[in-house]
Amino acid sequence: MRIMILNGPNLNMLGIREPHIYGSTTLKAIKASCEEFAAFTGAQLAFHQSNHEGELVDLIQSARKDADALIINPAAYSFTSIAMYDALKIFEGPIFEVHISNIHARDELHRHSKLSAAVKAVIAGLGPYGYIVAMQAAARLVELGGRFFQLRLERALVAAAGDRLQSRRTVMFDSLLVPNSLIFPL
Ligand code: CA2
Repeated sequence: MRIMILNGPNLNMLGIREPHIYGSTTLKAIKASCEEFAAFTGAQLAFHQSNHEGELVDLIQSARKDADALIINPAAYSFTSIAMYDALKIFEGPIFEVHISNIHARDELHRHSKLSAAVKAVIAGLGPYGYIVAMQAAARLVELGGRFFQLRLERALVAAAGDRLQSRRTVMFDSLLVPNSLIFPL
């Protein structure tokens, strides 16, 4: 499965400015976590950030042939970009809109995403973990129908436990491991 993750304007400043709103995790660290999760699940990952609307539109268009699922944090373009909305409507696979902060609890300017009407699901307020949640949902939706993906995750966890690593990675993936019987169809 091929996942494309797109990040909009100013997200390259994550962890550097305004940590009280967006936390102290850098985009580089988020990318590393997403790559690690992709490797565990056998997904191919393309991870991009751009400050330019046209470039993001080009990337969304390229996802038509290059990706099976799209995860996008459009940042400020969430609230303004009809061009990105139109491009998202053309993509045929599932799209997940991720926001690090809970945009619904923000000021009027940051509350109403124009892009949400073009996506399968919106994940907001989980911090950088929202990207991992979106990747998990993308994997289940696109390829694996739940069961196979679950097995892969279990194997990954066993490997991590075998290493006796109490790493952030283990903790993060632990919370994704639920019995198959508790997984609802998406
Ligand atoms: O919570 C999110 O992920 C947002 O998409 C982030 C956007 C904001 O406009 C949305 O309402 C919610 C802003 C990204 C700007 O990132 C910065 C990071 C550090 C310093 C300044 C801006």
